[in-house]
Amino acid sequence: ATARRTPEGGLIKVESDSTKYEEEGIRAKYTDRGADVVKGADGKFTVKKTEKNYEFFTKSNVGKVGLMLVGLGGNNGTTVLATHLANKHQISWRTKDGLQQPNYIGSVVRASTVRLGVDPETGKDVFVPISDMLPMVHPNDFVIGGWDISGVEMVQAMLRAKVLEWDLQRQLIPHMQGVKPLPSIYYPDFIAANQADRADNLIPGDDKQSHLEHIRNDIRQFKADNDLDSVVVLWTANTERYADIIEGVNDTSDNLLKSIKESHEEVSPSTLFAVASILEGVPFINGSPQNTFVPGCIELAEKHQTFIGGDDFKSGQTKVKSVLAEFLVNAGIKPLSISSYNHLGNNDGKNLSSHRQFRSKEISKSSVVDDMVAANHVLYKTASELTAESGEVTKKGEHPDHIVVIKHVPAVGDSKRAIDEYYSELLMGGRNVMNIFNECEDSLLATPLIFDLAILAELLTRVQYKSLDNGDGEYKPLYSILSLLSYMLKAPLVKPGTDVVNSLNRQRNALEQFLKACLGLEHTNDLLLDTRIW
Ligand code: NAI
Ligand code: DG6
Repeated sequence: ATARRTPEGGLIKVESDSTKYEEEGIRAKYTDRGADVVKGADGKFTVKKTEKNYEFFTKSNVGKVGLMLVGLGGNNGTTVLATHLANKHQISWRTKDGLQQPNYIGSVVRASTVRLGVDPETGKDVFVPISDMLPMVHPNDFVIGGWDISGVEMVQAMLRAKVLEWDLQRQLIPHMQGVKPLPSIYYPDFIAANQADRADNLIPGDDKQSHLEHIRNDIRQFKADNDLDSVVVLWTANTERYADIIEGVNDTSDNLLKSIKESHEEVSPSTLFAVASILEGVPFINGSPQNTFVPGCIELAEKHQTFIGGDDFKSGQTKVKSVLAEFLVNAGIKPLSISSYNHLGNNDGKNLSSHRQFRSKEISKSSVVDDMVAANHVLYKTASELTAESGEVTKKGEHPDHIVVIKHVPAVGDSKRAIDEYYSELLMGGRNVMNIFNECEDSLLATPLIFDLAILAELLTRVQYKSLDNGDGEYKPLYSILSLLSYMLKAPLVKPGTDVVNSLNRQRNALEQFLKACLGLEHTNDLLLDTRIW
């Protein structure tokens, strides 16, 4: 069954002069309201209201969408395929608690709602699932494929992952039988040495240009074989070490393409996959923390006006941190230190037990509270305030201490344990310690994020906009870096020169607001004025 929705057949119909439903899609006018704030020499702020007017056009035909995973044979990859098949074929299974039905719990798109407005008769809020806001691909309708350096067939890979209940795995076997990941690229220096024994499904040779062409051909072939309208490529393979950014090597798109031709050692497998996707005009999402998107890769995506998003799925500990740290700081409480410990026993944990791969993860897990701290200079003094206070030049503002520890404990398998201590300053020098212990199957958190990332990335390729203020009248695609995917990502990649937003609430608001803007709707705010006046 297809859940494809045409604008006419969709759940929501906006009745307004600014929203038009056409044969090809939805055309909607939207006014982006903001404020310009200038701080004068006297320390006072002057605020000027701003308005920018846009028109969005969202193509309504979703078509047939392919999802190609790099790392298909891993814990996330096998769980994505298994979840898709279980839902598509409505496979239920027995657990000690009874009969379990398949679902997409944990997917913001499929399992969460937005407040659309108020029912005028009852005065009650009306909520709709995000998936009903605009025409989006249903995860049951994806055609799933991909690559892995491990040639183990998907049935064996699912058994190896030990994520899902046996009674489900047993029923999935006939649906997965014979499916094997495509051979992939393996440059041993980029992932942990302890992964070498998995690498038995490799594209031959060590010429990076021919590897690039091979991957491009795989994407084209997958599209043709499955009669697809579009494809999304997503990296859920091992965490790589950071690539060095070297002038003349990966700093510009031309240099990066030249370095691939010359098989330069600093071009990583993930960057090659990103470049292949960009050149094929398909979105590429990086679910791991390494710097796949070296400057040359970002420039290449901009040149080709194709879409990229990253980095690193934000599944559990970091998601909670981005909520809790914001709560504390917005409550006027001052976190002094955040100490995060993880242990897990799956192959991801094994790879991360190697220092350079751990370092990539440490970086992405560490940046998550920076913007909340920077937003509150009442609690955290800025560098210039510290300089003025001490008389010594201080380059960094105040910041809580923040440590991240990850250990590999094979016995616990995919069931990751995350322990966090928040140590904060209270009124009059008081102290508060909060501890969180979080335990769950890592891949069951990451899998719905993978669906969300692919669904939203595909949707965003169908949205175009034009400014109504400068009169050029030309529709354009969105900017190449899909920062609207930030909710699902630990270290969001954003347009160079713009601020990263880590606050989970702000990230979700941005997404919700954008989907509403495509329908010509204002964001429903929490002013609820009717409830506060006579
Ligand atoms: P995994 O180790 O089970 O799976 C990774 C797969 O990638 C393996 O099958 C491996 O053989 C394959 N692989 C390695 N290099 C490859 C290459 N060049 N081309 C194709 N395949 C390659 O790991 P898991 O648990 O599935 O996680 C995948 C990635 O997602 C990791 O980088 C992890 O850090 C990241 N991640 C996972 C989260 C989670 O909650 N599970 C959350 C955040 C990020
Ligand atoms: C240990 O931290 C393994 C990692 O791959 C994490 O499980 C993953 O990055 C998820 O992290 P978080 O902080 O979003 O739960």
